[in-house]
Amino acid sequence: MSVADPRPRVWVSQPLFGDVIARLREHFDVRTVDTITQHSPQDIAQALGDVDGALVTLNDRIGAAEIAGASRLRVIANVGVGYNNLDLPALTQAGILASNTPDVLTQTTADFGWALMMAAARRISEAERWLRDGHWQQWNFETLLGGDVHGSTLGILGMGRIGQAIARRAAGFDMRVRYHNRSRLPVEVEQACAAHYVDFDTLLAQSDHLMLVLPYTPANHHLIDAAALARMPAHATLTNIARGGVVDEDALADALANGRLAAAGLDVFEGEPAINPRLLALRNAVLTPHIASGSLATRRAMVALAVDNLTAALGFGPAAGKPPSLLNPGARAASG
Ligand code: 8YV
Repeated sequence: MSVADPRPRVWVSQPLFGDVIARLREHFDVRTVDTITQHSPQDIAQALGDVDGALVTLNDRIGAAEIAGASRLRVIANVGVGYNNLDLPALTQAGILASNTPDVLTQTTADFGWALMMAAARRISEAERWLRDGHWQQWNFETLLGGDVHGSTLGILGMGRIGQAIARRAAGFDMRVRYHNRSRLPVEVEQACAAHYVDFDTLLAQSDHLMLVLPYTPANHHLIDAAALARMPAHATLTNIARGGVVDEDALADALANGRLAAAGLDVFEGEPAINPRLLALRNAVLTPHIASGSLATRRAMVALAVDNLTAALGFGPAAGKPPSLLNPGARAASG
C-alpha cells in the first residue's frame, strides 16, 4: 500500500517543459496531464477540488463555478501576461491568489508584433504563397507591391510594457509614434518611447500601421468594429497581438475584402483555435497561431516564473510568501 504524499498538492493543467515543472516536485505532490487538453469546466472543477494550487494557461478558464468546490485552493498561477481566462474578482473574493508572467515575454512579444506588422505591410505571407504556388514565371516590377513601414506613423493601442517595447523599436525605422491608453503615461516614459498621446479616434485616423497590445476586458470587446475600421486610412494595416475579442472579425474581413484596409496581421482570434473562415480566405490577412511570446527561451522563462509564483504563494522557496507577480494582493485580506 502506498503512503499518501502529505505535501501540498498542485495541478499543472497542460504539459509544459517537464524539467521546469520538475522544480515543483521539491515541495509539492504534483499532478500533471500527459497531452494538451481542452479541459471542460467540470474537469477543471474536479482537478481544482482537492489541490492547494494550480498552474494553468490561457486555455483554462477559471471562474466562480470552477472554484466553488475547491476548499483547499490558495493560488492559481497563470502562464501568460494576459489573464482574461481568470475571473479575478471571483478568485479574490474566495481568497485565492492569482499571478501572471509579465516582463519575461515583453521583448519577444514586441519582436513578433513587429514581424507581423512588417509581414502584413510588405505582403510576405501572400508573396510566399504566390511563389510556392508556382505563379512566379517572370520578374515583374509591379509584383506584390506593399506599403512602407519606415518613415510612417505607428499607432499603438495599449501602452503597457509590450506597447512601450514596440514603440522603442520604431525609432530604428524613423517612424512617428502615436499611442492611446486608458491613462496617459508619465512624460519621461513618453519621451523615452518618443511617443505622443492621442485620443482613440485620432489614433485610428493617423496610424499607417495600428498595433493592438491592450489587455482584453468586457469593456473593449469588439472595440475595433466597423465604425473604428472606417476611421482608419485605406492604406493602413492592423496588427493584433492582444486578444481576438478586441476585434470584430467579420467587420475586419469586410474591410480587408473591400479595400477599406490594406492588410492585417493577426496572432489572436476570438474563437481560437477556430478561425473565422472569412479571414482564412483573405490573401491580405497574415494569420499566426498565438505564438507572439513563442521563443523557446521566453516560453521556458514564462513557465519558470509561474513555478516561482506558485511556489512562493504556497509558502516555499526563496520568495516564500511573496509571489513575484501577484495580481490580487486583496485576496489575502479576503481569506483573513
Ligand atoms: C501566452 C499570451 O503564450 O502572455 C499572454 O498573454 O497571450 C501568450 O504570450 C499564453 O498566454 C500562454 O498561456
